[in-house]
Amino acid sequence: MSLESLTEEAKQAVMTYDSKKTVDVANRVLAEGVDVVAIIQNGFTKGMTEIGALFEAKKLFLPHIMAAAAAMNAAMNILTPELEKRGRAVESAFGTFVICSIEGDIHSIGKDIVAIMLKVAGFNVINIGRDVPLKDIVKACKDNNAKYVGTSALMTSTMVNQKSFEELLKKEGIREKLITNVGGAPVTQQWADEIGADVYTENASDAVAKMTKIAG
Ligand code: HCB
Repeated sequence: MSLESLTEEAKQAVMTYDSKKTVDVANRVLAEGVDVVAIIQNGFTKGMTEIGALFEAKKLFLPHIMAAAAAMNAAMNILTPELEKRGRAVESAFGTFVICSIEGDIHSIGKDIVAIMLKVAGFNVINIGRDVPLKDIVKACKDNNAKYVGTSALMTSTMVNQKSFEELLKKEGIREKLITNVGGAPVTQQWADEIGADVYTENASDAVAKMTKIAG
């Protein structure tokens, strides 16, 4: 089966909330050795993005989003171990990258994709979860002697915590030791500039491209 048709199947499976189908597609992706990253970005993620747009247009409701997210996660549970294997094959060349969804924000799908892709690219990624209090992010950076820290915000109400985080890093005297990366659907380059974050990344590939360039 071609990459193109598997990508379309992946997208449709998320959009029809069909966990059995997402699992089936994920298993076939591994069995057929097609590009896992392309399927995640152009298939499963595209499906999730379209569900989000339909929700915004009030054509779908929260249970639909939850069902689509569950279908996507079912596929990611199959694909993540394979990606992690690749991550292990690449010696952690670039130092430690702490990543999380910021305080107040429970959205985690996108952040988890970025985490796994950065790991595959050669960072020692420490994914500390979602809705992580700012002081705990600071602690994780200090405890792990991190060089990079990425925060994900999917809501306008939680984006502001990325600004507070920048301020807290300064207060704690560790801002200069870290490269800060911000992401999430409402986050933009303009927002990154406004709050003084070092790097804005639009998606997982962008994160890998920009962060490896900085690290290398
Ligand atoms: Co949620 N939700 N949701 N949601 N949700 C959004 C984000 C809205 C935009 C939908 C809407 O109203 N139009 C909206 C936020 C509105 C706003 O503030 N502007 C919203 C809301 C309001 C809420 C609740 C408050 C709903 C409620 O309870 N009434 C609640 C949140 C509670 C809370 O956080 N305290 C809620 C809950 C949920 C779930 C649980 C049902 C589910 C999340 C499941 C999970 O993550 N485990 C969910 C989902 C799935 C969405 C949408 C539909 C999709 C998000 C998603 O997973 N996208 C989203 C609509 C949308 O975003 N358009 C909707 C796919 C991933 C792959 O993309 O953008 O997350 P991504 O990540 C990209 C990119 O941003 C970047 O790379 C990733 C990979 O390409 N990136 C980073 C992300 N993080 C990065 C970090 C880095 O360091 C670097 C790059």
